[in-house]
Amino acid sequence: MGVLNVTPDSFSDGGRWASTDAAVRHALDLQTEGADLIDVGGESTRPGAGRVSPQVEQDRVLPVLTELHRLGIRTSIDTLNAGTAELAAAAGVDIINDVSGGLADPGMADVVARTGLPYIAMHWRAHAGSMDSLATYDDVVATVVAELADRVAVLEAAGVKRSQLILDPGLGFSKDAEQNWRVFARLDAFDPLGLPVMVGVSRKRFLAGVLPDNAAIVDRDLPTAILSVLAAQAGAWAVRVHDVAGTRTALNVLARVDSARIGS
Ligand code: PMM
Repeated sequence: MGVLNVTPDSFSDGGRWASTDAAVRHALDLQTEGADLIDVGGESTRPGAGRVSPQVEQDRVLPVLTELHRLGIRTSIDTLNAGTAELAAAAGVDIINDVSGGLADPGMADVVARTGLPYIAMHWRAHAGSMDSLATYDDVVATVVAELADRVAVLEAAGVKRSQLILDPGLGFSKDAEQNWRVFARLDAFDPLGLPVMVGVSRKRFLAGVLPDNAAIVDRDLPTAILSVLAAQAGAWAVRVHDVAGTRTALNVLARVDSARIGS
């Protein structure tokens, strides 16, 4: 999954794809580099980010989604807003990606149920302005699994089919660096939920810990590609990345080694 943030203020690529034309061109580049899916977002979830109105978000993403659909490119809409998800569905989006797992907007479950689209439910505790202060857990792995299991139950009770659901541990959201590494190291803990799992580590703050102090944000692309391989080995359904070219190459290496093992 290639990231396309159509925002002036996103965490690592903010402002670069703010016009519809530039955004569509970047999506085509990501597809050429090997993305199977383009995740289109119009509201930054960067730590400390403020909210934008659904209208502003929709003005940013809907023209891009419409054009990508016309070009036959598979998309997801990265939104917390049920209204945006519903309009995105009408514009031809393939997947709804909600970093709050339905907690931010009480209308989201109903939209997901009515559209029947696949729905990525991420582990989330609060909006960007306050999420860092909620990174308290006795056992972060067990708690994240349990809180996602709660979301699954609530969503199913609201009419969402189990077959629509994809889970995401929400790395970087209400988790400190150590907690992010712990959850990543135990992706197998989500297996008992019996649902596909996607993972988003791309360029996130906790990756700074494996890099020199003066490293730039793009230097996080190498650890991102390595973690993408480890996530794939752990059975992840998808990885969400900014640097599609690097991660695609890393995944191709893994696929090549896997096929050589099967062939031997
Ligand atoms: N991370 C960000 C935004 N959307 N969606 C899912 N499903 N999982 C994530 O980890 C995730 C997401 C924040 O990253 P960005 O600001 O660099 O796009």
